Amino acid sequence: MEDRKFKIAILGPENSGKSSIMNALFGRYVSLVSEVGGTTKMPIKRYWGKLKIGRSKENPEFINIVFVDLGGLYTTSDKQSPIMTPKILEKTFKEINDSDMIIHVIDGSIGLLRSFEKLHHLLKFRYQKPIIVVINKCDLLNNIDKEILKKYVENRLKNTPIFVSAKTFEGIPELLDTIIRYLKR
Ligand SMILES: Nc1nc2c(ncn2[C@@H]2O[C@H](COP(=O)(O)OP(=O)(O)O)[C@@H](O)[C@H]2O)c(=O)[nH]1
Ligand SMILES: [Mg+2]
Repeated sequence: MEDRKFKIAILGPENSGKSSIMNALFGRYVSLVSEVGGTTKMPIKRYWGKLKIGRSKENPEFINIVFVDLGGLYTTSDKQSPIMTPKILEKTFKEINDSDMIIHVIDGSIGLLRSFEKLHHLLKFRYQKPIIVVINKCDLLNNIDKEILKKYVENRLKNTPIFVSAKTFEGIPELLDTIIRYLKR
């Protein structure tokens, strides 16, 4: 039997740190990081590795994990990004549609955008996608900021966020753990 493929799409506003998180998950450079935003235009797909999920020794079951860094669908100003041409937009939606799980990245220094809140609900309810919410740049947040943002996100998305920092790698192991736990459930 051929190994199953599991595709995880990383979604979020420009500059929220999608490419940085992708690099942190791989432990090396795979996606271009930029100060100015709008760097990742076409989705960037990378094979992460094979994970054994089956319990049986005789019949081990493996899953091939692929991550996709989606370009920013919207700018941080909460408007549709002008850098996305129809072709890129089409490809981006194809990748979203094709994905088995979404990582919704929130920029911790900005907060949850309305546009992404709507997109989150659309993906959750209409497309039935499992979604992991991560709040990135937690190295910039103090405990009070974190608590306020966590409550807000939980309230709006009914989802407990994981705090991560693609800069310090804080929370990256927890993110991987959450993915693996989901796959082994
Ligand atoms: N302080 C801090 N900066 C970050 C973090 N993750 C990304 N950045 C910075 O945010 C900017 C945008 O990152 P990038 O990964 O290109 O975002 P993308 O547009 O969502 O792919 C870059 O200047 C990164 O160095 C983080 O966890 N902490
Ligand atoms: Mg990027």
